[in-house]
Amino acid sequence: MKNIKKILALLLIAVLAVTLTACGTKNEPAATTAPTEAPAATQNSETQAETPAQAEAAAPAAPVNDHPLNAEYGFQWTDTTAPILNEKGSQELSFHVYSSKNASALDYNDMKIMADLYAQTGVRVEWENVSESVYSQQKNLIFGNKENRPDAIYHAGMGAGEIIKYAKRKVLVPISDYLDYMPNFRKLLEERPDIKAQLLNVEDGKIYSLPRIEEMGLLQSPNLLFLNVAWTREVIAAGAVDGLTEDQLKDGLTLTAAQMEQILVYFRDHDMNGNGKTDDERPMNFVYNNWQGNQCDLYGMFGLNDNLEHRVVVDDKITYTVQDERFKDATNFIANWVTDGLIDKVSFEQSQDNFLANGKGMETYGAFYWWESETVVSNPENYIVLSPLVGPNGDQTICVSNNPEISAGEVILFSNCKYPEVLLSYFDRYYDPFISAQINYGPIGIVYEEALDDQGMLVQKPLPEGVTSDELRLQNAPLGIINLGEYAWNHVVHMEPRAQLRLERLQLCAKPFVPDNVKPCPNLQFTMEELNTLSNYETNLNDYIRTNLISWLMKGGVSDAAWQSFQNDLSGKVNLAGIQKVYQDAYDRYMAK
Ligand SMILES: [Ca+2]
Ligand SMILES: [Ca+2]
Repeated sequence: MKNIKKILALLLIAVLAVTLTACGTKNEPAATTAPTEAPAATQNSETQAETPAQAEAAAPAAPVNDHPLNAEYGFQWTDTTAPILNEKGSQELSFHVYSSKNASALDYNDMKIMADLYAQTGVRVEWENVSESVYSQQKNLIFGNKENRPDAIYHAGMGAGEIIKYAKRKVLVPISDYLDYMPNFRKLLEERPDIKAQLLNVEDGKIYSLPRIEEMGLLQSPNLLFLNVAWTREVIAAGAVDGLTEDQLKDGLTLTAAQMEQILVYFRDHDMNGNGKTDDERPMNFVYNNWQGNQCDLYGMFGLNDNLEHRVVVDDKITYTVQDERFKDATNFIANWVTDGLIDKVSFEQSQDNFLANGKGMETYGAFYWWESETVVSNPENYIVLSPLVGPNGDQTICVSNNPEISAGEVILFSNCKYPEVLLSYFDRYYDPFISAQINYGPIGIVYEEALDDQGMLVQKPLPEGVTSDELRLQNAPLGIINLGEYAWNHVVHMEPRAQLRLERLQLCAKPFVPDNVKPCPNLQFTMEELNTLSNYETNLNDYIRTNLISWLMKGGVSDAAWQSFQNDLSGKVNLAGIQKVYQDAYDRYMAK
């Protein structure tokens, strides 16, 4: 029976993999670079991690405790550097953990970091890997199959609503009942009440999932404006832009909307790339409503901190930018740039893959919004990064996105797990920053040297011939539950050079332009009733805004009458007030903790 299931699962993977390769996948903030999904590697359950190397080492005896598993299996959790189980426990106990994985990643059973963790802890985990799409298709089946659930799901991707639902049905282990067995996680919750508040179930005050925490300060500003500096020199030489000199063309340059307009007009009307055609330059580019490189920063010209949900916290109030008169003015201003051919219309239709492909080869981008310039254009040295544009009324601010740096539902345990305290002691090790770094970037011995540097930090090994650092990472790092924040970046692991460069750019061109009273909306926990309100109205609200906005931006703007009827709908049938109240109540609870 089990074999038949396995064969069926493999067939399903093969079929899905073919479909997936055809569609490609989206890039998400947390994932590094996963351009395409390929067939999942055939599972090789024969390959098992080696026997714990430390089992016979002369480690100090495990602390005595009266847990029933201590006498036979040496179960201990207080010394986080010693094995959790003894030799016998490592042989006789095992846990079945189901996990989706990135297509480029090795089977987790074959990953060095997993073998190392087995060696260090004595806790044997048998991983069942599937592709991300198979997981999303099988998720409900797994939760519904009472008789045959794994012990846990890694990369569980649980939403607040799913957790409430399954917690109520007693399907999930209340992890907060086991904090005594989790010294690292317990300490994290004590030190970071804000993280704890993002995890607590409103209905019973318990925690049912383990989070991923990767705090780099990069996600709040997913757009940056890059300008072709070689082309701009020509605009200056032609005397076509007011008040701008060549020596000002450096990273961090502030331009007014009027100056930008003059520059874009020149790009539009001239053969900037010298191929004999004046009409193949794309003056300004972005990818409409994409998680990065979207249109939201343009609204900063009118003093709005917009984002894809148009929802931002101002003075601790949940605020919708689309209810602000300035949103109308901004929309009309931006729509004029589209009508005049200064913003490339393709920006509203292209996928991010198209956008990236069009940036390569013959230079066509005059200015563009993106996470970084290096992945977009062939010659990034031709581009500088700009501070936000100053709008016609003197406003200068930037998008504040709601992309969270903490994902709440990354791992769950099923209540059929026989020894949740043992498995949770094991997962607790993932929150040790040295383990977190290896979970996120790859293990010591492959990605990092065995020896630390003078400061006690991990040292990158030279790359093997013909392999990029992204490839090495994706192959060897499972990603998932980690705790990497300020402490880790200062004491354990250096941020990757690309992340450091981006952070420097944000410190120059983004962070100074966010007012102190404006914040992103954190992960919030809702009651069942609130979730019902959101599921009844929120999709409709998003569709309603998106449909109107794209038509206004592409068709010359919004009339006063159309704006008024839009406002009437928002406060009427679309029930924005109801949705806003749900977020406000949840936010107030979050702030009170
Ligand atoms: Ca042109
Ligand atoms: Ca040209």
